[in-house]
Amino acid sequence: MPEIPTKVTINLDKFYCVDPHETKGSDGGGDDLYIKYVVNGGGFDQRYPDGNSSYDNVNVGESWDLNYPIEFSDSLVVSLYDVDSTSKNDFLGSTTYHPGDDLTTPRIFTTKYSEYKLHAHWAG
Ligand SMILES: [Ca+2]
Ligand SMILES: [Ca+2]
Repeated sequence: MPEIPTKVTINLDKFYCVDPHETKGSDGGGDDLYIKYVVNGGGFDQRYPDGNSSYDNVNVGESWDLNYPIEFSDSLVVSLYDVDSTSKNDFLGSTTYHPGDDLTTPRIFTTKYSEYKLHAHWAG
């Protein structure tokens, strides 16, 4: 018999900024963050915060405390972006979660210029 998928809820706690993608600029640097995520391999991205908003100006040693729960049953892909007003938004990395994953260590998101750590825990 096929396994009946069980729904799980992950709580995305925070992105800790080890190294921002933007280290200088008119606003003093720091990234303007949002995530896109795909639940169970579905064909479309969801965005948080939604619309065109972002969590602004995260710099070295600072965190985006998003505290955002997401329910899924098979897989969850989370991608991090930095908003840029004068060029294409920067992709800062992604990770994939599956039910039962060990979440004791944060997931690392890196590019050539940046590093973030995503802390999360299983809710419920
Ligand atoms: Ca940028
Ligand atoms: Ca930016």
